Amino acid sequence: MTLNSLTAQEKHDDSMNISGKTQDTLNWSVTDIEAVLGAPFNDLLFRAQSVHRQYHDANGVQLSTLISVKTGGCPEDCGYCPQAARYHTGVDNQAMLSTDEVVTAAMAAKEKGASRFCMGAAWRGPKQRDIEKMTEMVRAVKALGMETCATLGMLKSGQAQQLREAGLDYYNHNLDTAPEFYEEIITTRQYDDRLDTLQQVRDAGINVCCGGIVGMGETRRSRAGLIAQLANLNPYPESVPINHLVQVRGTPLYGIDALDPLEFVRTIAAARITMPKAMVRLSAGRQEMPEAVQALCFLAGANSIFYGDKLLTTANPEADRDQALLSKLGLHAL
Ligand code: SAM
Ligand code: DTB
Ligand code: SF4
Repeated sequence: MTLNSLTAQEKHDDSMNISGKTQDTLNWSVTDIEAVLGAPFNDLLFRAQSVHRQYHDANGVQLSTLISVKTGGCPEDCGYCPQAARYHTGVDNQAMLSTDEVVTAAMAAKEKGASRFCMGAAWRGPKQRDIEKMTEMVRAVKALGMETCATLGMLKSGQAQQLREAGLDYYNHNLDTAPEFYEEIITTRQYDDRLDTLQQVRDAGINVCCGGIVGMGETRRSRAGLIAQLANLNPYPESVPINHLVQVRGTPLYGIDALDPLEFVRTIAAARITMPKAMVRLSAGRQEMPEAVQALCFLAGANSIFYGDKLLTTANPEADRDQALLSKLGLHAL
């Protein structure tokens, strides 16, 4: 069904979205979402913005600051990642930071206006002693009055619960791409491993932050496949980071053909339409992204960004530059 063919129907039923589903309907088909992604651009953005306004502050943007608490030397083979030990990317390995170092960085992020602090580690998954250090960090950051998030890889039974008890608000664990494209990008773990960890996070009562990466040479159908996987999680994630691949020299994906920026905007819009209540984060890739494209992403329903001059190992716009962009667009921090 195309966007245009639904216009009359939408007038009758405000709760219908562009594929004829009610906002909270599960089981989006990949074909439905491919149709959403391929709709006329103006129709797509209008619909995404309409959904956005129905559920969110139209001009609010949530700010999350990242820190890498353990950098490089990762045993996994994710084809996009500068921290995989097997690729020679020039990233310096860094052992785990101390809780004091993390708290100092969190205080600085809070001072600059971030509401959430996200701690990332280059692990396949944490060992028990890592969880003990992480719970200490989570407690300390939470005590500053910030929301806490961690992304530590696959979790074993009981680990999510320990993080929750320490005050972890969100766990980030991305599906990254569609199931059929996954093994082109990562071979050291399976899609189902990711789904298992997401279930453990959900069962522990932690909010789920789960999204993916576009611009890895995938087809539009694979982008639809990723969005379908996310939207069909029951319930769908509270937070959906849409990353644009940051091409890092030394990784297998370095040098791949760049994605058309408007295709990135379309992916944001599809995430907004299919997951109306989620916070959709315009994530990695903003350093290379023109402001006008970022503005289109906000129009398409993105309402969160990574804020601060570094992601995990790569550059992100300086806080001052982002403040200037928000101010130029009349957006305010949530
Ligand atoms: N090691 C843990 C894991 O993979 O789950 C947590 C950290 S990992 C770096 C977090 C996420 O960062 C990945 O799932 C991926 O989506 C994203 N990411 C990593 N490298 C990226 C890149 N070059 N461009 C865009 N996103 C990237
Ligand atoms: C997410 O979806 N993107 C962030 C965060 N979650 C952990 C990471 C982006 C990493 C970009 C490459 C780097 O800086 O190493
Ligand atoms: Fe390791 Fe995570 Fe990078 Fe994959 S994305 S190589 S698991 S740090």
